[in-house]
Amino acid sequence: MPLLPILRFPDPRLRKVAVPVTNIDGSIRQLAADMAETMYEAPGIGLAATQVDRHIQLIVIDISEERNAPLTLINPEILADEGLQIGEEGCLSVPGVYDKVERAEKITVRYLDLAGKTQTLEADGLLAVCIQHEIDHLKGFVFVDHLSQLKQARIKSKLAKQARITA
Ligand code: K1U
Ligand code: ZN
Repeated sequence: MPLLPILRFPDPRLRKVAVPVTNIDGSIRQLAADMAETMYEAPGIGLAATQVDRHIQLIVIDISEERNAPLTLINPEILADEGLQIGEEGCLSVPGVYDKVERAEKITVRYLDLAGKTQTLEADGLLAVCIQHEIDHLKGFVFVDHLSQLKQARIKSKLAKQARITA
């Protein structure tokens, strides 16, 4: 299975809004499998289709220690949220940058699984953070959008420098 290239901030394609998946067929299952492999290899705990330049509502997540419990969420929708938590986030599209972001502590999310079945999941802690981070990607947001303008400018300059070094 091929590893997929991950778009890097501030690539404008990270700003595209993903459309709902209308038919869960073999190509969607293959994309989910390729995204999971890409996430594990990166390594990361989540990946949104937006980050691999596919603008459909599909995310994969695995927060397990053993890295053997992948979760695929298609057309995810947050139905309810409760409380607040502030935690350190990173992003595979913003390598080497970590900062604190405020998120809901608990969420209820409805989504389709790979069999096309509607599922409802109550999540808290890191899983809730990760789902909110990935749904942000599907809407064209990146976690740095939650940071100050000054921090965003510093991050852009750091990534531009990194890109010049690796070019
Ligand atoms: O969406 C992404 O870019 C993936 C991102 C998800 C995420 C991390 C932290 C908080 C919220 C969302 C990552 O996986 S960054 C890498 C990372 O956090 C990690 C990597 C290996 C092991 C454990 C964590
Ligand atoms: Zn991210």
